[in-house]
Amino acid sequence: VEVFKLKFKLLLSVAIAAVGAAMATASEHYVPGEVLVKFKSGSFFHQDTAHRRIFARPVQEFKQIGVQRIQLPRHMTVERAVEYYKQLPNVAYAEPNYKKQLIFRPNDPNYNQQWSFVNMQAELGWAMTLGDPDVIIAIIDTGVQLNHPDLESKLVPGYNFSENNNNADDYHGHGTHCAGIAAAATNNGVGVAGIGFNSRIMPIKIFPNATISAVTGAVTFAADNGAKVLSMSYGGYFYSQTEFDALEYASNKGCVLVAGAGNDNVDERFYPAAYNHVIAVGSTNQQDQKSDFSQFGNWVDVAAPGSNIYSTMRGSTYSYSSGTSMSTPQVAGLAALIVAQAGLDIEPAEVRNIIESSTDPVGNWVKTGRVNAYKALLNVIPPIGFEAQVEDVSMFVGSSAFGDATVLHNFDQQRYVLNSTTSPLGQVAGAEVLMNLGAPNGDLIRLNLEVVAAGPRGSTGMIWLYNWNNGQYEFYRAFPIQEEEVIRFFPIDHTGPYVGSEGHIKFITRAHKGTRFNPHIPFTYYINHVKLSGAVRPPRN
Ligand SMILES: [Ca+2]
Ligand SMILES: [Ca+2]
Repeated sequence: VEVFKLKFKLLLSVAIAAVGAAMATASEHYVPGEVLVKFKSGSFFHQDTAHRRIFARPVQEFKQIGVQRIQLPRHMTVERAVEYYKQLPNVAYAEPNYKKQLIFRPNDPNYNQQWSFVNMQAELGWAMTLGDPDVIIAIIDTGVQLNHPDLESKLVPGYNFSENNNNADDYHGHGTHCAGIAAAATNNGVGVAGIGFNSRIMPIKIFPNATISAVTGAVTFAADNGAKVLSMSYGGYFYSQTEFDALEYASNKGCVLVAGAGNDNVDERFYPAAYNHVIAVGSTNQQDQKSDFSQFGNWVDVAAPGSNIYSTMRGSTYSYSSGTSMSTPQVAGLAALIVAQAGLDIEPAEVRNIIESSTDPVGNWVKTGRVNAYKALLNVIPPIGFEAQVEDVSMFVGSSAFGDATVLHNFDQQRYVLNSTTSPLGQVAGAEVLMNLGAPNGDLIRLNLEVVAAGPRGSTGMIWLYNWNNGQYEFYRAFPIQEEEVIRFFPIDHTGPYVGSEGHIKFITRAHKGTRFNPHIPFTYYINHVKLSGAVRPPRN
């Protein structure tokens, strides 16, 4: 998933808020990339045309009730597709393919030995998200048993920084136990469940030779190879500037950092937990009391279950273990669920804030309290969707043009009509279009331009985006023009230079027919509809 960012400090427009409300709540609840459509009885030809216009295709049909399941093109949202099909005269209804879900109790046979899920209200949390395989938790530890039946399917390639090779297999058992707590294969009918559910694991071995240089290699490797959460169930009493710098590097790359506070039952800072960009995790028992062994003090940020925790063990088995080592991957798994719910671009500080502000009180030995998955996920603010319409349109190249901005607001019978002119390249016609995001306050995380146009067979369409930094148009995408009007999607990467300080986006859409055709025969380029949509992550207050 590409991530685009830009700070906006403009006012929230009414239209944006309305669209946002619908988009913000739904995406977890239906299958992305498909919709269900019922056509009124009529010719198959019209159904086929309806699909072709947006490059969609039916993949299943329920003939008894006349409903088709439609696969959408890559950049079309479900909301947009529902809106598109609904406005067609021969469509009776269109709706998302909603998912049914139970309040989730996984079927792992040893699940009822895992008391931590009760205390953390994991089942209510999983009803909101089961996590995302794209969210990867690095378990920096003794390695992970790579062929453990309850872990094997969850692993991405890791590394061994203890012996400096590719074999991150576990020699000890500690890392295998931590990996299972964070994200054992869950609801697979085998062994235990992991709080991070569908999240995946990157096994990184640093023991037995866990020096600062090994740790630095591990942390930078995890950050560079797509881990979003780093789970560090190890530590020491010495502050290292190298270790601090490595963790700061990972944090700046977007990694959430979680570490155990130590098992010596003292108020003494333990590193890496005590570095300021790391979430320091103390341990609680089943009665929500401080575990006897747990470190304490106001530098311990949160607590999580760590006494008698049942999880995967080396030798393809399972066992109980205790320690802040066990508390750490609980928080790492929860962080991964939060990332799944919020989107991979969420800032580590934001994830931390959500975790720390949603705990249950367990006494003043810890700065906040024991983590609660349900309350944390309730705290996640999903991105808010928005749409923008054309503000202005004018002829950029051509012989004549008819229409104004309003004709581009809807996919309907009204079109902006451009007649081509002769150029050294052949015949060309192009319009300059100005759009205003009227953007809300927050970080822009997605932007998608949508153009519905038609022109002569054999002509090439082009999109040129205006770069507000250097004041020049830059070629963005070419696309084949068709005689039939179709919806084209242009996801805009690196939005920074293409969004002006007032929230404006300017682009040229043009059609061009080369000299291999008769260069003196003009054509007409029809633009029916132009829209910009995207999502913004609102700031928290
Ligand atoms: Ca399992
Ligand atoms: Ca129109």
